Amino acid sequence: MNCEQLIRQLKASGYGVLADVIPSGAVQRVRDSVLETARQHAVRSNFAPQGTSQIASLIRYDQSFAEYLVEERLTNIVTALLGEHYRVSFTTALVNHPGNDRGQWHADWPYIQSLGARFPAPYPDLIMHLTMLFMLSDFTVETGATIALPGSHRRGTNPTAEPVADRLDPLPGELQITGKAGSALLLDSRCWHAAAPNRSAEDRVAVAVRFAPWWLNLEVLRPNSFLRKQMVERANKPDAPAPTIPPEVFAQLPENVQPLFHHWIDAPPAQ
Ligand SMILES: O=C(O)CCC(=O)C(=O)O
Repeated sequence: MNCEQLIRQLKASGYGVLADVIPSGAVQRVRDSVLETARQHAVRSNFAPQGTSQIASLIRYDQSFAEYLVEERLTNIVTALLGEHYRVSFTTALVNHPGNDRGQWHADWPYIQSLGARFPAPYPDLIMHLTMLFMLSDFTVETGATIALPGSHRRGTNPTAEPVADRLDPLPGELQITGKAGSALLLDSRCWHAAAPNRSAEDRVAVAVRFAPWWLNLEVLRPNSFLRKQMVERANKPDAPAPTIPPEVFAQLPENVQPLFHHWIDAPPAQ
């Protein structure tokens, strides 16, 4: 699929797969690095299904995937969808171990209706945030390729507005988004999706990177920001961990990757 076809599919269906973003000769190295980082830093997230491990703010610990964030076709697609000067909002490692549970249906931040910081439904029919998964394992039905509901990105709301118990059942029209290791799965973050059970004998490994246009306010994700205190902490609403990055780690990123992360350099706490 070329870039134009992928953009058309993403606009119509809410998702698309770009093959070979990480060259086949490099996938194993990145996968090994992410698995090693997961062994040291993975935590259980309240949002994640049983049998999975996540590392929030992965870029703090592991930069092995960074250079592929500026792959030419990926850059062209994200620029076409979000405009120039887009930024990374989150980096998260996802390790789905053999036998993991199916996940809850959801859309991603900022559309998660149970969080303090959210775009309240009904939200407009506009692409405002992208979710990208670097596949570091083959995504097949057996390994637990991400489940998605095509077209759901245009509904203006999503299952996170409903009780958790109602978010686990299969939905008519759902499918699994398959692809070879090294591919990038792109989702309009409004698209309803869920983790699938991994029925293989190996971990299914991915790195989720989310992209925001320059104009989307990410300050609420920053530890100690006024907005975070106001919207998340005082409201006592759970939220994703904040993704800041130490200056010495930032300095090691490739020069053409740094603009994607400049806003996340650790800052002194606000007074
Ligand atoms: O692991 C998967 O396939 C899905 C991950 C997911 O739902 C997410 O990161 O929002």
